[in-house]
This record gives sequence, C-alpha cells and structure tokens, in this order.
Amino acid sequence: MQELGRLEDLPIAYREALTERNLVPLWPSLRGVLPPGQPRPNTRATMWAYSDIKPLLLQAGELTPIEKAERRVLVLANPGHGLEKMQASAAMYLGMQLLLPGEWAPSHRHTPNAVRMIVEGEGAYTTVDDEKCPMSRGDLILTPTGLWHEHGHDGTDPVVWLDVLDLPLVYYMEASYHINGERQEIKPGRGDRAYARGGMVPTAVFNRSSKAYPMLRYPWVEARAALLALAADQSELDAVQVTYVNPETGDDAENILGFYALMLRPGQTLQLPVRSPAVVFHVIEGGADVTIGEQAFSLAEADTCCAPGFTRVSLHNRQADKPSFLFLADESPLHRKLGVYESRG
Ligand code: 1HN
Repeated sequence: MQELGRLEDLPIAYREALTERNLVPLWPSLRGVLPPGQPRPNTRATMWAYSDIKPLLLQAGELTPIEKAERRVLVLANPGHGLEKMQASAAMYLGMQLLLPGEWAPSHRHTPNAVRMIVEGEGAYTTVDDEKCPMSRGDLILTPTGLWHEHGHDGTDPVVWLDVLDLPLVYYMEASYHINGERQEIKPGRGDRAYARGGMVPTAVFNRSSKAYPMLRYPWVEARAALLALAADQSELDAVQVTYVNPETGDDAENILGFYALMLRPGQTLQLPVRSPAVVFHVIEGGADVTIGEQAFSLAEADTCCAPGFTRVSLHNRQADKPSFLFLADESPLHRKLGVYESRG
C-alpha cells in the first residue's frame, strides 16, 4: 500500500498558514480515519468482575447519599476509550447502580435510551411512563428515549442493577440532555402482563396500544422459560438465543442498541460470527469462559465483559451439568440502520 505524505514533511510556515485558517491536510490522517480492510477499534476487550464492583458500590452507598448522586452509579469504563469518556464501546455506556432500602432516585427523562438488567436484590421498582415496573434478578426494564423514569425501593436489602445506555452515541451527536420532573402518578396497565404471551397481542380494534413502547418490563421468568423451550424444541440449535422485541412491531425493543438473552447448554462452546457491532456479555445465571480475539476471561455470575466489533468471540459454559444464561447488548440496530452492519462468518 502506498505510503502517504506525513505532516512533518510539510514546511512549518505552510502548516501554520493552514492552522490559522482552520484548514487541515487530509493525507497525513487518511489511513487513520480509513484503515485498510477493517476498522481499528478503540474498544478493548475488557471485563468487570462483580466481586470487584459490589464492595465499592456499597462503599459509595456510605460515602454519597442518594440526594447528592441522583443516580448512584459506578461506570464500567473501557480503558481503550479513556476512563473519563465513560464508554464501554463506541455507542454503549454501562454502569452498575445501587439503590438502598427507602431511597428514591427522582423522576427525569432524557434523550439517550436506557435499559436496566437487574443483578441483585428484591423490593425495588422503576416507574416508567406512569407504569410501575418491579425489579427482580434478570428482569430487563426499558426506559426508552423521552420517557419519564424514577426508582424506588420498598425492600430490606440493597438492590443493584446494570444500566445500558446509548449515551456515548447520543452525546457524540450533541443530542444528549435531560429534564427533571415531578414524581409520577402510577396508573393501571402493565405491558408485561398485557403482552405476557408470545404470539398473542391485544386485538387492535379494541385494545391495541398506541404507545411507541408498549412493553417496558421483560420478566426473567419468561425469558428463561423461552430459552429452555427453544433449546428443548430444537436440540440441534447451537445459538439458543432470544431477542427482546417490541411486541407490537417485532422490531428491536429500542432504536439504537439490541438486547438478547442467550442460553449455553451444559458444557457447550459457542463460536459467534465475526460482526461489525461491539457486544456486551453479562452473566445472569451460571458462568462462562469468554474468548475475545487473543484474550480470555472467566465470567462468574453477575460479571460483565465487552468485545469490540470485527473480533472473533467464543463462549464456553463453565457448568458441565447445567445451562448458563447470559444477557447480551450490542450495537446491531444502529449498524443496520446506518447500513454499515457486517457479518463475516
Ligand atoms: C440515568 O438516567 C440513569 O435513570 C442511570 O437510572 C444511568 C447514566 C447516564 C445518563 C443518565 C437512571 C445514567 C442515566
């Protein structure tokens, strides 16, 4: 490949003349912004162990009252982007949030889309768009763009959940902002009940929801049962995976990031196709050895890791006698909408 001219090859006076006029020569940077063959991600394969996070999060609970935090979160930051950027990947933000019994995280809404994957504890709930969404381990709760949300806790023990947002992308677009609101009035009607059975939705002429996001809570009991049923029905199927979708449209549950639950059969090793989007893996139940390119991580329950796009990933169930269950988040909806999605097999 042809070597291109460097910045240093240009006379200082010429470079200064350009700079003064807000002009930049393309050729010294062309290979950087357009690398050959495939991207060079800043996103690094990174793992965050829950055993590291939990004590520090509980300490944050002692150091910082909820009123001083609004959201008490430790961000899972990818060193490849610089920790201060608070990015797990180009488009994904991850954080572990702690809510203590009796605490209240006040109502707000914002442009980035969020979801919460409940990691530990009972008795907390999120109110989203006037709908009360109880939190139990493994539940997925959406707070899509623009919807009011606030968190409360009527239980007795700390509750921890994983937040996944498309904040890095929305911030990069200079479209990120929030508005604080009043405490929501909880209204009857719960999407997790109305849409509880796959293949059946409330009949359009009488009762179809006009909400853009009719289902806000995806209970783990249902996702787990769906995976076990799929595995039993299709014994040859390698990737026992379900996608969290909008039950009215069948589209991805949110616009930018995709969310999935995956079951690894006892002892199974699963090779994932090399694809353009970055992926986050979080263990709901069991444990998994995750190989990302040349790096290997051993994930126990509640551990989380991130893989850059265009990287070979394989997953191995650490349990020989039981299935393991993972939650996945990725940038597929974004890549598809932008027309840059690739799968290289
Ligand atoms: C947010 O609104 C929540 O509502 C959590 O729980 C994490 C990170 C960045 C921006 C907004 C929440 C967030 C967030």
